[in-house]
Amino acid sequence: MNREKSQALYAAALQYIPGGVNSPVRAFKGVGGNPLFFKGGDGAYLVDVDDNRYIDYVGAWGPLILGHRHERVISALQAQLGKGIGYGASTEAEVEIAKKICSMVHSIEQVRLVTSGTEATMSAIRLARGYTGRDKIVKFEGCYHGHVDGLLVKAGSGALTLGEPDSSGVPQAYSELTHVLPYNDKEAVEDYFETHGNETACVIIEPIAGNMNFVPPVPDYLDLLREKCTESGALLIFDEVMTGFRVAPGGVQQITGVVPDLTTLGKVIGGGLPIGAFGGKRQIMEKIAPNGAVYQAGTLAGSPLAVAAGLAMLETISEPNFYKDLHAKAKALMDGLKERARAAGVPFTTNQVGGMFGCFFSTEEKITKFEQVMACNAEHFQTFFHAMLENGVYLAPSAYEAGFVSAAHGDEEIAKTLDAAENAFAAIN
Ligand code: KE4
Repeated sequence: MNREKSQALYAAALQYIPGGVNSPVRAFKGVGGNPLFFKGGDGAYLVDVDDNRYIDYVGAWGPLILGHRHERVISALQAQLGKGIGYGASTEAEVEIAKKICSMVHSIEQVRLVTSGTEATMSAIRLARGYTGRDKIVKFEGCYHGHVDGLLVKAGSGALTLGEPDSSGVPQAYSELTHVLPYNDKEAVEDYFETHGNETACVIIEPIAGNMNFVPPVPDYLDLLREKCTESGALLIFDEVMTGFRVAPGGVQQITGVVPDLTTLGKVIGGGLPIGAFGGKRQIMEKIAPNGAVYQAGTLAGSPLAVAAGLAMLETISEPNFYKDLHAKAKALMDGLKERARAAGVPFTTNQVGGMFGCFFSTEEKITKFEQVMACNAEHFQTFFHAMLENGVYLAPSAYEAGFVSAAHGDEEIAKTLDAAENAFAAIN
């Protein structure tokens, strides 16, 4: 494929933008080569500046569960643009989307909108500390919760991709307050709470980890966290920025029945525009300014454009069978990939829930641990990534990111993807 314009733009970007990108994971550092520059998208497809078309499984890292430029999202944005872009004051739509979120995520009685997932998790941590009067927090190795100082400790996503899970620039004093446990290790949870439970403000977890590729919780793991947090008075925070409205209308908490004290959200609720949110029990949320003493604010919070797009998206995904169809498409893709990998003699396995999935170049039957993710064959992944790209399929440019099927992906896209995969698996051998 011709990529001249992308290359030229990348060279120019390097002059003015650190690393030539506005977010590290876009830089292709995890797969080699230079980042692509895109100029448009429609449905399941992305088009780059050299007019190459790709079936898109990144979906802007999760928000585009309906695919690119869904008509209902576009018309909601156009209607709002006819009225105004932003007011720095409250609007009726903010009440509507808050009600909608509370009706879909039953653990949320009140919700505050912010403008990114990072802001959502940063605010939720501060709220947990303010509510409990405690300082220690717990996160899990390989989980990523945005670039919050105290959470950039053994982080996943771009931090892991770049081999910098512990970012420089984070004061020792911050990271000392963050205790990192291995994901899916029940014994480690028991041991931690035995000694530190009563000093702990909160546990924050991706209830399905989507930033060390895709690792679901083992049975009863989330229940154990719930039990230990309840016993010790620590708050349980589910970071559902990625899984919220993605794996089920009510997120992982709807699937597992494990109810967190606070939930952080983002991506899907903005329909592709900048947004985040945190919410939970009223008695906790009341501690947030202006009623409570935990300060949190934002110029563009509740942006009418992001809320309009988000409302259109939430209405659309609430329609009957939406998730059943999404799951079926993603399952067909996973089954087809495993079949072709087996035929090519390439060690390969997958994880999948709803429209979210992970692919691993590994001999393991089931991937449940960070160590297993790290033991996957990086070379095979890189060969596969570039072969798929050459065959018109755009996967996340990192072995530590989850993939997403949207409502716009149809049988034709799945079939085309599997044909591309046949060539890509062959390229590995
Ligand atoms: P943002 O601040 O990037 O909007 O959200 C941070 C965040 C919080 N929690 C979870 C579970 C997340 O997955 C994220 C962000 N996800 C990454 C992709 N894995 C964003 C992509 C990027 O960093 O460019």
